Amino acid sequence: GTWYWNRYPGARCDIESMQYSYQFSPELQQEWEWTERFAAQPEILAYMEHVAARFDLKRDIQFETRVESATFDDAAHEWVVETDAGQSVRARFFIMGVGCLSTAVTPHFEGYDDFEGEIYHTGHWPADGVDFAGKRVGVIGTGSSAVQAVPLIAQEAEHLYVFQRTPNYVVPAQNRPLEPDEVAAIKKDYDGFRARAKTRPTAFLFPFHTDSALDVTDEEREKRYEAQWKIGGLPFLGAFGDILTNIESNRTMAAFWRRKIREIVRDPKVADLLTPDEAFGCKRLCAGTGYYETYNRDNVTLVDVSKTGIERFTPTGLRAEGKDYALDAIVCATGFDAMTGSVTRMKIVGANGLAIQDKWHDGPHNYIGVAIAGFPNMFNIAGAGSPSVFATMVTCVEQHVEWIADCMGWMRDRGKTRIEAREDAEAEWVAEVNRAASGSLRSTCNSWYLGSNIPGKARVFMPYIGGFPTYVEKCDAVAAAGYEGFVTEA
Ligand code: N01
Repeated sequence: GTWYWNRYPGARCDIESMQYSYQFSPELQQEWEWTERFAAQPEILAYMEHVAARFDLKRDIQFETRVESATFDDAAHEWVVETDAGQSVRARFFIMGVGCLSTAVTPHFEGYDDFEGEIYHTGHWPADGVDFAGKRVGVIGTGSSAVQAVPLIAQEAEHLYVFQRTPNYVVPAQNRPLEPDEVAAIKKDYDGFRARAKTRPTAFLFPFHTDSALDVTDEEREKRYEAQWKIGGLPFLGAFGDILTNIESNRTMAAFWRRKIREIVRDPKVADLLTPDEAFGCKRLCAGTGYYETYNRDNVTLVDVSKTGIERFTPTGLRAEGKDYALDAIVCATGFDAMTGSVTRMKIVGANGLAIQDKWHDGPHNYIGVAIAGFPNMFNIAGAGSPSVFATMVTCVEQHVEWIADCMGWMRDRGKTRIEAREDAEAEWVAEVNRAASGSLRSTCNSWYLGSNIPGKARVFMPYIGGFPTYVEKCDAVAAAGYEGFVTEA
């Protein structure tokens, strides 16, 4: 879904291609040839199409279908799933693979319908693309999507206005074509490479250091940061072992950033506006190519909307911070109702008539991410309560799929037809998710990890930040103990 909908200019993965790919089939990983260090959206979509064709998956997929509701029939131990096409399907198990960042949100803008130009959302980009040539374009937002789109829209548009409420740290992606030698070296022992990756908290490999940023001299620290800048990408967080746990160490990184932005961006006022206040890496890091440089262009204006914000859309553009901007097109790069939005937009009713919206009213309660007390025979893939967005998503998805498939096999072999997480096991897991979050600087600012971008959403740190290996150990122990923490019935 991600790579089908997010077709905005510059859409690209920021996990290396050789790692952002399936590992369940040795043949698949040997035969597919990635062209770049970080694959662009069309290449990843082509890969997904290849996987679907190679394993003949499309015969089991019904496209153009929206699930409206799912209700558990406790007498039959079955789910009844209803779609927008009027279908009603009965199934023993109901598995959600609806994604963490798949419900695109456009905030309520006064006068939205009055605007006479074009409006786009990065997460719902037209498949045929958009021609911005000769147009005055406004981009709202400066998260990962905007950071990738802005440099390319700037090259095309007559004038680009970027409306920024909060600046983000943008690490240089340092993307490049993959060299045949490096690909061959990985493919020679792909299994070993994958196994090493799974020992890392993020489930992908990158150069990292374990020492503290405070235990080295200023010169050594600067040298390390410069080296990381050249490597590029999210591994910036591996420059020292305590960037995400010690605020003093983190400040050294933020100071380096301030200097870098000032070096790149010619106008010091713009450079200041682009410099974040919060801890480095608190919000999801953005990886970009030529992002800061774009603000040196004559046809690009950064508009600070941090005070009174975007007041309204008008027929000819928008009004922000007391000033009118004439625009032909507006791009909302305003993000997603993350981690829970795609689940709670369905009418899911579990045992005893419990609705998911009520169950998750004050946060996404779950047991080891995959299951929810009160919702028997239902599994959630790589969502809240699991490493998901903190580890490479493809590996997380495979781990969940294998765990769930094993669980269903275990039940079938024993004639079991109902499995439900226990309330106490769920409460313990929620406590562990919170404990892990409290040790990280990532929980110290407003971000979609906490649901802060959605008005009225419970402020709860949703993903599990305890690391992929710790998490897998827990899942495996639960299974090995005969699905400890679950109640099963025949
Ligand atoms: O969304 P975001 P995204 N007025 O929520 C602003 C993944 N991803 O689509 O910060 C003005 O990060 C909002 O401002 P503020 C990745 O995990 C990965 O960019 O709330 N502005 C923010 O700047 C990422 O984190 C890749 O003050 C408003 C922006 O909109 C996640 O998806 C690429 C506003 C939303 O940023 C989401 O990224 C793309 C308003 N009323 C995405 N409302 C890669 O792999 C919101 N904003 C590289």
